[in-house]
Amino acid sequence: MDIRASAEAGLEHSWLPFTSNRYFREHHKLHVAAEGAYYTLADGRRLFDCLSGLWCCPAGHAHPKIVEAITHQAKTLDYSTAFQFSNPVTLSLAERVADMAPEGLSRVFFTNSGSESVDTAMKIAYGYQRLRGQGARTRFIGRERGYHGVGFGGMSVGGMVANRKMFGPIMLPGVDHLPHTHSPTHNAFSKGQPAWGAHLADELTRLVALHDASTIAAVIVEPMAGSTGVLVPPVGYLQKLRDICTQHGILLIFDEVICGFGRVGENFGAQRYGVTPDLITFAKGITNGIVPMGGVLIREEIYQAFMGADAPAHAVELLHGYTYSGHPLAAAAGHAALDLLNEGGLTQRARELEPVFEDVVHGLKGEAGVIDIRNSGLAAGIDLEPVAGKPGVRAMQVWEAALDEGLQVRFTADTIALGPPFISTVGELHAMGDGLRRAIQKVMKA
Ligand code: PXG
Ligand code: PLP
Repeated sequence: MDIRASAEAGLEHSWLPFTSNRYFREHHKLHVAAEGAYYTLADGRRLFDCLSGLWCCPAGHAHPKIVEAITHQAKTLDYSTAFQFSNPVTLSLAERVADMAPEGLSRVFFTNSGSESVDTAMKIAYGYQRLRGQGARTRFIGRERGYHGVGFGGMSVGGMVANRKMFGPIMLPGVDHLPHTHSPTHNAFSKGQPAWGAHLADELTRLVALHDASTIAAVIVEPMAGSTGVLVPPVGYLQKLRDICTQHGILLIFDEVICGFGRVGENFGAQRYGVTPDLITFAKGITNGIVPMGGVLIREEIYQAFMGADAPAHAVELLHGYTYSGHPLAAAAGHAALDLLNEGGLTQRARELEPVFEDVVHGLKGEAGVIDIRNSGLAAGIDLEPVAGKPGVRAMQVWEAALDEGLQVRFTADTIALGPPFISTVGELHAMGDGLRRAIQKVMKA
């Protein structure tokens, strides 16, 4: 059977995630290969990978060093039971990740995805509050337009309305949300961190007054919100959240599934924006996307609270974990990916490419239909004027037109998201901007 015929048959049995399945049936997009910054489609077209996979392949695809690492690992120790056993590859990766983290976040709990990381962090946060005699702190505070994955915890603190509306009645009780920080009137077309908006963190003081601090376990935010179109934190905003949390005994969780591992030009958003949370969730870039892996970075005191609990030394301190937590293949990929990001200088390169990328994306300002552009590190969101009465259609049209320009971009609502691989050349970034401009012009003329 040829590729298309076998895909056709498989489609009859597939339910694709976060996909318009009915549209897909009529408009197949089949990746058959990927190398460096490019995908190959079944019809032979090559596409520049403008979002590094789904924000997860900063070193590009099929990097020989990572391929070699997982090949070797598969032959040496393919799977290691994660419960009551561990292995050197996974343990040493924990040490490396902790070394890259802000001071004080010294413990790593491995998972397999961002969603699992978020639910894990929420369970740890609540467990910690309970262990320190604050078991009434059952509430979590998320933020509008936040994305924290699709587990029940992450969905409940998430703030993307479309993801929530079918499941409203079965979400975690007691959750509240901060307002998001995007304002077309005050911070449209900001380059990097907007100057306006720090005061929005004061809403947390209002929620604390409303619910009482003694009922709140943790606040969870993405330092830079990625999935809803790259909302960059206003100057001073995250520090205010930090201060209010500290003042009221509330844990601060940064969900760095997108920000982590160089996307914002530092190891973590915490370092880029200069604010240290109590827990950090990560995934994606840790393995360059080649094998699924996620994890939570945890402050030492939180870990010690579990170890110091009143239970015998043979007791399991946290009844939580996944069959594939810290999978050796993922850990081997993680070491190779961190070699590239750190010693290989790719995170540094992301930082160096940032001004070029910023010029490229903000160069689209003034095009008909472009109503806002935001950026930080190698991430950008470009808002398009919606088609009246048909939200999401404009961005979908641009996405299709960009494919014709040899560009694989991502769209969410009417925002185009860009997050190119750190291996991109200056020429490729310019070509991406030019191609996207033509795609937008074509759609707006039609
Ligand atoms: N938290 C954050 C901040 C994320 O960005 C998750 C949690 C969930 O991770 P998993 O591995 O369970 O998918 C994410 C994932 C997009 C896009 O279009 C973003 C994500 C996933 C898919 C698409 O921006 N982020
Ligand atoms: N469901 C069943 C029946 C299981 O046995 C397990 C794990 O053993 C799970 C779910 C959880 O799977 P995972 O550990 O991969 O998250």
